[in-house]
Amino acid sequence: MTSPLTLYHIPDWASSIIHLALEEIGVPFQIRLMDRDEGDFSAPWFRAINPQGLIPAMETPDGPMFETVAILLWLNESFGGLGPRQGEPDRAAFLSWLSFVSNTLHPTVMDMIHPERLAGEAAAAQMAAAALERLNIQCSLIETMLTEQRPDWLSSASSGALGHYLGILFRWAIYLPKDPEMRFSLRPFPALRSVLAAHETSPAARKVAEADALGPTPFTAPQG
Ligand SMILES: N[C@@H](CCC(=O)N[C@@H](CS)C(=O)NCC(=O)O)C(=O)O
Repeated sequence: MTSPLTLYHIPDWASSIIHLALEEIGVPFQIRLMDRDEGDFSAPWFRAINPQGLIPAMETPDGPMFETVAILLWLNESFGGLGPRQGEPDRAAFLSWLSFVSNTLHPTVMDMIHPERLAGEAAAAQMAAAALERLNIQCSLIETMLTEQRPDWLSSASSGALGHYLGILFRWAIYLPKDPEMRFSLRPFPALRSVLAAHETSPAARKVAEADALGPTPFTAPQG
């Protein structure tokens, strides 16, 4: 039977974050693979789903959705399993840190891996270096939060929405920069690293790693 949930997807793009969340929740869904070369991203049928022409996008019984954080929150409200919901303890912190990852850390990683898009080719190296510095500062905030607050919603037992989101962002920041000096490292962030090391061995992560060809250690030691 067809599921009402269809994820528009390319493996190892941001839609892998939603792929991880869907597997973690265990809800039925189908994937529609996008083909950039065929013009899927600018096609009118896809712009009707996401006017920006970006993935992830997802068909839901409530209508089409776009933006990673919106889809994660909708999935959590609808099915649970990704973090505290309305009325549950520690929801304020969960929402704050999830928004921080979406609004601040995600754009930083994009500046790091595609610096030429904003800065142009001439200033790309400078832009990437500044983004890496910002990423390290942002990760130190998460590391401090993890060690001081030990949240259930981002732990070795349950990585939740933030674990899926951070796992894919760090994966890109570790393996995509061509210059080894410009690669992100989890070494200075042992609490964060141990959450992601546990996450990448979970059944949901193993299933997505297999389907999306993310390799044996997709978050802590990704290979391109
Ligand atoms: N803020 C958006 C960003 C999504 C985004 O940047 N998606 C990229 C893939 S990682 C994309 O679809 N790019 C289309 C393209 O490069 O043509 C979100 O979180 O959903």
